[in-house]
Amino acid sequence: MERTYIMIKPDGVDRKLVGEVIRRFETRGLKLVGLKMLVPSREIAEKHYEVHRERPFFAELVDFITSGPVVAMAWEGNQAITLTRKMMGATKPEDALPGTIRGDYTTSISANIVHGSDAPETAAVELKLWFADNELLP
Ligand code: IDP
Ligand code: MG
Repeated sequence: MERTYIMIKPDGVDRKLVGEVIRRFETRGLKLVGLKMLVPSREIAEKHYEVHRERPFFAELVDFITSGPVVAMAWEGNQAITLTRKMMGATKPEDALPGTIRGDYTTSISANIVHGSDAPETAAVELKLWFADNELLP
């Protein structure tokens, strides 16, 4: 069993896609083990996107993710990281296939509905960053 950090970004909340994103992961068979809604602080946003600090779009990225409420989630299941990444779709809009969340709901590289951890190490760091231990199911 694997756990991963998934976040519905402010554009996903604004577009009322919260239920749709959750439905997709639930019907796939993954288990929701943590859930909360918050407006991220700049501090948590900068830590979350630390690996992108030197990229030209870093400031825009932090501005965007702090611009409104997000839905922070922990999902559990067999191969949860790989499965959720595939269901999210690629970062580049032209590579996000139909049938994926990004491929079905966005054409933007920045306002792309959803974040998902990309490896076991990042999943562990991100779950720790966004959730206290007692906010996750045991
Ligand atoms: P990912 O979300 O598919 O893992 P990353 O490369 O980790 O993609 O980038 C993190 C986030 O930064 C993306 O989801 C997107 O919101 C934003 N981003 C990535 N590349 C660009 C870009 O070239 N311009 C603007 N925003 C970008
Ligand atoms: Mg990423």
